[in-house]
Amino acid sequence: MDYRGSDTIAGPASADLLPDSATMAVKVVIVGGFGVGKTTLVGSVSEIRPLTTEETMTQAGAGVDDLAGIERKTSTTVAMDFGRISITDELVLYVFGTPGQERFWFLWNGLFEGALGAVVLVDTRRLEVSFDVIGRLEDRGVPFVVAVNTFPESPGYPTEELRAALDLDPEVPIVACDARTRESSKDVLLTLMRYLYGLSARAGR
Ligand SMILES: Nc1nc2c(ncn2[C@@H]2O[C@H](COP(=O)(O)OP(=O)(O)O)[C@@H](O)[C@H]2O)c(=O)[nH]1
Ligand SMILES: [Mg+2]
Repeated sequence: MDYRGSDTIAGPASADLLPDSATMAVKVVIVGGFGVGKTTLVGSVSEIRPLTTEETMTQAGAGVDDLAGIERKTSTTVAMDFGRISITDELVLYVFGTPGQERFWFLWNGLFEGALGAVVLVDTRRLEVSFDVIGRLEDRGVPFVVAVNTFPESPGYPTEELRAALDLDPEVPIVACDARTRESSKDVLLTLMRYLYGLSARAGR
């Protein structure tokens, strides 16, 4: 056999390579409670094979993670999801997903470093996880939008009711999404980008 050493090691697929035209990379974080669809969203939107670290739920989660309504879920993300999406030829988003439960907060310090903004993914069956997440983002001064992932059994609330329940500032965008759909997930990220753009335009005035 003609063994040619490292020449035979496959490089990244060409789709994984960043186009030469990309001049701006922005880091955003998807955060939310257990089972709200973070891994699904990063997976549906990413143009590279998403990196996901999952581990079968351990005793550490027993009694801590509220499983109401999501009994079928048997694994939970312990570290993070990672994906990439090109918004335009020049602008690339690096998308990180991370759990919102308190026992994962140690991950937040590194993950939020350099992040321009965040998406809080919400399941209306379990809004209480989002309270902590939103409070922490506000403490850190990280701008965020709220995306409501639509599960069939989740109660639907009018946007303003949700805004009141989550105690959100009037300008914080709230959008509905289906994290399984690329277009919908991309819309969420575009909403965040537009919001960040608006904030920076206002700050620059
Ligand atoms: N019906 C519906 N199911 C979803 C949606 N997003 C995620 N799921 C399902 O909900 C479960 C939890 O999603 P996952 O992405 O693992 O949640 P994570 O813990 O936030 O990463 C999975 O079984 C998904 O297939 C959605 O928009 N609609
Ligand atoms: Mg996950």
